[in-house]
Amino acid sequence: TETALRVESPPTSASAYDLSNAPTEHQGLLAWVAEVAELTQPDAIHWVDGSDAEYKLLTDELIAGGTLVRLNDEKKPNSFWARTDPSDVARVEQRTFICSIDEADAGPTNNWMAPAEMKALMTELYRGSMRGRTLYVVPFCMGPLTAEKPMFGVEITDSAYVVASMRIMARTGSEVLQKMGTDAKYVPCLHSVGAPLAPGQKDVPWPCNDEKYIVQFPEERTIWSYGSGYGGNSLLGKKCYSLRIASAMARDEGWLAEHMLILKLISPEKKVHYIAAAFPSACGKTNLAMLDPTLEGWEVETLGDDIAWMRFGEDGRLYAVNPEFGLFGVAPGTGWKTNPNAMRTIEKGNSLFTNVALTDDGDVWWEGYSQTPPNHLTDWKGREWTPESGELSSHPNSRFCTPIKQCPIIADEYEDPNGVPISAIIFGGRRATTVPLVTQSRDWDHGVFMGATLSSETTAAAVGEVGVVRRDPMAMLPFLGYNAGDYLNHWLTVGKEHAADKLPKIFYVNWFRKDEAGKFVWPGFSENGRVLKWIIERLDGTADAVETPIGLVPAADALDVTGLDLSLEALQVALNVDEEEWKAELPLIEEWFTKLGDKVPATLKLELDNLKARLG
Ligand code: GTP
Ligand code: SPV
Ligand code: MN
Repeated sequence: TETALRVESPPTSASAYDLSNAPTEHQGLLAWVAEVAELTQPDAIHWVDGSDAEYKLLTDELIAGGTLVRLNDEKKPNSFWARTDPSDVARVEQRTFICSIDEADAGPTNNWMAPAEMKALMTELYRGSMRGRTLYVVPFCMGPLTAEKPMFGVEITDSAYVVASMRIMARTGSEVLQKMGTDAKYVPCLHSVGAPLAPGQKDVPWPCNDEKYIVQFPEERTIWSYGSGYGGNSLLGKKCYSLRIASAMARDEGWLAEHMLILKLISPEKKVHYIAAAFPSACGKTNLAMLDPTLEGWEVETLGDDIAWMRFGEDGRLYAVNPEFGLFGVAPGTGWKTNPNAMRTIEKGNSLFTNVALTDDGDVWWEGYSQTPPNHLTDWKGREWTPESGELSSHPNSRFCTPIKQCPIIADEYEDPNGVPISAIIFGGRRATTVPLVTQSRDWDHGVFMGATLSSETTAAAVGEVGVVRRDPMAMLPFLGYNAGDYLNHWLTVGKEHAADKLPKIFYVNWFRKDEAGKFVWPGFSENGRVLKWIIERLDGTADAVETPIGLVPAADALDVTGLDLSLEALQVALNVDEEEWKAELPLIEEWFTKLGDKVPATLKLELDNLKARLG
């Protein structure tokens, strides 16, 4: 419609932004938008309505500016190829801050600065930072709008790419703004790429700033982000709100905001179980969430691939909701063999692809998309690429951004604001050694210990060295909105306050163990359904396990390997608990607890002592 865009005239004086045509009477929101406009000095203000017409206008603009290329409609309808500045390709953990009032509340794992100091510093960065650009106001809601208390946010951004991505990743636009009424609470999320334009200055395809700040003010439930246009740095409903801010809310209100996929598993007898799983970034959540099991009769349906908000129901069970509306999935490695359901999802179009390669016929390609690469591509840096180039065509953290409802196996319960009752929680990481394919915890506290000591090799999802083993509690290290020790204590408290028989059972998996030749010993992907089967059978009491010092592992023959093309030797390597390897792990866990400081719960120290004792 014609009224889709509400563009105001550029200001003639410092307070010249006219919001009288704004599509809301929410005075708090109007005041905030006015204040930000005066600070950042945009040329125009645009209230995002989320319509198709608006999306067309935005993407046309992005195409004209060189940020997007429209893909071939026959290959990927209504879809676009984006390339970032080569310096702006992943989350920036070193530049991410939890600005709690008290430094101790940010804890030993987060960067911290006093809120007033950070605000003073960033206010100067924001001053005039939107000159020559449009300020977009994106009303959004994390989780269903039909929730008893919808979780609103409003992102102000000067990036049309962010607006287009937010439309896929969250429920956005007029409907949300309507529902906010005149006084709904919301999380204000301020974002600027930090690249103002002088009059007449030509824009670059991917504006950003070398100086980056990704900042959460947990007490104020406020987010300020500056300098980056990419992923978790700029789509502020995702990591910043749904994990960092929401984890602080969850601590205060007795629930859990976690970096977890949610899946529905249906057995051949049509028994349903819901499972949540936390793996660090680029360690397999999207793939497990959309699993296409090889095992006869087993089916998976998807509820979420990255974030779970979990609250206890009146029946004492833990219910999970996916706050997101889209998938922001790692592209490399995604193919018809590994993740056919993701391929079916993106085939339907309506997607943004960032930092992948472009084929000559206007489709996308990345390593793992198909077995044989095309003879010619345009790579993620915009250069000619051939299989002889000897370089990756796509950045290792390149992503597809696509509506979750397009997933062919989306579960009906996805839109249920009450969520689904979780039977099992799985933790996991990427470890070439030591950690077996699957372990069951003895009880809740032991499971929390497993999560607290989760370890994984770093990946390209964050800027920095790749392949370094680090501790990543519940896969939340980069996403904790408060003190990690308090967080672990919160998990223990949740266990204490609820009936043990209603709590999910906790497991730990590792798909990434390698043999001496450096090859993954476990085939992974669709075959991971075999591990899910064992987990469900453990809940039902029908599968055998053996005690080891680290927990319960499948007894010989307990893991269903029917039809699996894997040598017994490889299977044994995958399942092996090597006590020497685990003894070598102990000082690393101790070092980690030392780093966490005096807030490490005594219960977890006791778990460590018990592990030591069992290892002899
Ligand atoms: P984020 O979106 O960053 O949070 O990542 P994620 O946890 O959703 O990881 P994702 O499922 O996208 O997988 C990351 C990478 O690991 C991809 O390249 C996958 O192909 C690969 N991967 C996923 N599952 C498996 C598995 O079972 N075995 C092996 N070897 N690789 C896997
Ligand atoms: C992750 O890094 O865990 C992601 C991608 O899911 S981002 O949204 O960029 O954080
Ligand atoms: Mn993630």
